[in-house]
Amino acid sequence: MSNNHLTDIARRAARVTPAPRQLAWQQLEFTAFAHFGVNTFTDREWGDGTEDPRIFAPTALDAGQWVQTCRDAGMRMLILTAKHHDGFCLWPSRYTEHSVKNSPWRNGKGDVVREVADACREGGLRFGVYLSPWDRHEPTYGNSPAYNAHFKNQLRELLTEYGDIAEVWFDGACGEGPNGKRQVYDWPGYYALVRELQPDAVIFGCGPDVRWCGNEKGYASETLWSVVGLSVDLEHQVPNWEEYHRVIGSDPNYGTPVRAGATEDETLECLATAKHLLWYPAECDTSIRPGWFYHASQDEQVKSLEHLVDIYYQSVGRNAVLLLNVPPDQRGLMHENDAQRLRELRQTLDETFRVNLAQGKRARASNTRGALQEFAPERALDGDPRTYWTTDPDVTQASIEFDLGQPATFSRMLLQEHVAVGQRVAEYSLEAWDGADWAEVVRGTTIGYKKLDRFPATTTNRVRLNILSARDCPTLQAFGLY
Ligand code: FUL
Repeated sequence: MSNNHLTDIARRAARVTPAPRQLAWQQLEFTAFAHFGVNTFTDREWGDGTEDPRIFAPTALDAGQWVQTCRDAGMRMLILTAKHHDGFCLWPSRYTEHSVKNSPWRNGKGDVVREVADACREGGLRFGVYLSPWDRHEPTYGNSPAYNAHFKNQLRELLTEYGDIAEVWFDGACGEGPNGKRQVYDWPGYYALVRELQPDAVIFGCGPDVRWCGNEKGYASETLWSVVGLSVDLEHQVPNWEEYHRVIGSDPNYGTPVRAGATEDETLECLATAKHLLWYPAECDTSIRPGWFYHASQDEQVKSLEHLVDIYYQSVGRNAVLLLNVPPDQRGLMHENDAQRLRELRQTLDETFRVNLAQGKRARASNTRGALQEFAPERALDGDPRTYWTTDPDVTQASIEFDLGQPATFSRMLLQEHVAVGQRVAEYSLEAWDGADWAEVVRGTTIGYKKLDRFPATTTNRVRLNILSARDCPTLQAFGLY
């Protein structure tokens, strides 16, 4: 393909912007998942739907403790498994007997969804729901129209009776019902209901707002564009889980099948064949333990601090949102070992990012939009997410020199584009002045909402950030050295 074509598609992709709900979601950065239900009591990962509701008997459930644990970790949202594949509902749904209302917990008068939603609201966390379409208990499952109506009734309960919902998490798993037929999910109908009742909620997974990062290890790919190309028509977007995997989820670059490690030109060539360009940011879900549900046998297998720090850098630090699962135990509490590890993680991140050595320093850019103060490079140092540096239109390569005054030692860099106007930077490098010359410290590909780089400790009084290539004029909302 000619260069003009690539420039054209690059420009188009760079101008796709997030919906307000997607931007608000991205700004949460670090979020929590709580897998809780009958599996917590049967010590399984997947229930088959035959579980007796009476086994659901947490002895000391305290949603406030969950929220405190998440807050201490710096997480900003909690997503609860309101119903997992076993079909057991953590709220007293009117549409099934398979729920907390037939459990001994709170004498059958309890509602875990309500307690967690309320605790989140009180504690300043956003609240989200996981509702598994695959339901191994519900007799109508497999009778597609009947089950779709049932599922929408349950979804409506959750979206109307528990206040603001920030994210609706749809797992795409799908099986056969008792009639031997495979359920056909009414995805467009589910999405329409979410839009109608909770227009600010993002829909994850088999949904239009947030895509899966492609693994359950918590790692996003190094090059991560929030704009993808869809090779199917939007009306038919994600018609079923297989299609979703084929189109979106089977490759770490997503969208039109771009192979992992593809060059920017190869990626653009793929985008050029797409039917639609779409802002479709990535979420990394993983568990703090080997399983999604709590198992006492895994109490000593909580991920190490080093592992969690790594996950953080490779998810939040790679333009994705991290959704870390912390499964409540049979008491109905997040376990001490998990809580302790999360505090360690927060402490490490706080220590690392406490002082931005570039904050308030002088900066000089090779190009600034209209030479205006409004777009000066210092805007990347003012700590204000509404302001940013940018270049004149058509300038896609530029550099900013930061004068640190005194020699300073750092080993981490933070970069943020102003993604409200689109994602643009395709490659960048950081150089340090060694007294005689510039020496490269680190080089990276995409930035997006947030990029964190780690490198050996470097001491200098001057650094230079080079935007080596961009899909359109680059923006920089934040720059930090730590
Ligand atoms: C998967 C489910 O099958 C797992 O049990 C878990 O809920 C995970 C987050 O999604 O598809």
